Amino acid sequence: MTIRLYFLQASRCIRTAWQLEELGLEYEVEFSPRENKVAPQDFKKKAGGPGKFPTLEDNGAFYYESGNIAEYLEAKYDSQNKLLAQDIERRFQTLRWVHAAEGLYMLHGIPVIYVRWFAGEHEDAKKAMIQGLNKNINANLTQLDEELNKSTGKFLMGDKLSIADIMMHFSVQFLLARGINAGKEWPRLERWLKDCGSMESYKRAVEKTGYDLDQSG
Ligand SMILES: N[C@@H](CCC(=O)N[C@@H](CS)C(=O)NCC(=O)O)C(=O)O
Repeated sequence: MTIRLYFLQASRCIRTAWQLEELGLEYEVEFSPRENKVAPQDFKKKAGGPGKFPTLEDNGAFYYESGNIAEYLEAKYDSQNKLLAQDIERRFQTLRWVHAAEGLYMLHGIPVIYVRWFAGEHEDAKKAMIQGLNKNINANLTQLDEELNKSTGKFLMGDKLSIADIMMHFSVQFLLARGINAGKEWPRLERWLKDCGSMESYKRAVEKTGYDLDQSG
């Protein structure tokens, strides 16, 4: 049985690598740098399906969408409920962040990148769109900051790392690294980013994959 992670540089794939490390699973990495900011065609073909990353291959079957992959790995391999509680309330409080990582935080962040890339010389339109998007991003980051302040430990769900941190970490790291921060500073968020980043499992994931958010092509 082989687990293979198709890893596109500077991408959400770090979430999956980090989770695999946390769960102590053996896995192979098929790595590709970006070309002109996107995934090379031959790499997309290799990973089959929609050509989006992360792609996880396990026992010959392919899995897509980082949140779906996170839930798959929990269901199949986290028999100790290390990263996702069994208790129904806590489980769905944690899964909230798995969904929000893509469905809220990246949903509002990615359009800022597209405006920068594609809005050309239309400076007034660009400014108006980014101002509009910033309102949502400001609200999202404020909410996360508040949740972290309410937490009884240094992570989102208390004193133990969970799949909520693993999914949300990339979203927030991406927003701040790309300057999508609504012009504000977020000291609590930044402390949480540092706490996550200093975990041995995260460092192993970075070392094994060569992940570098600055290498976005
Ligand atoms: N919602 C998807 C997003 C997947 C996605 O868009 N991945 C980007 C990298 S972060 C990608 O594959 N881009 C390559 C391309 O479109 O060429 C997930 O969470 O996995």
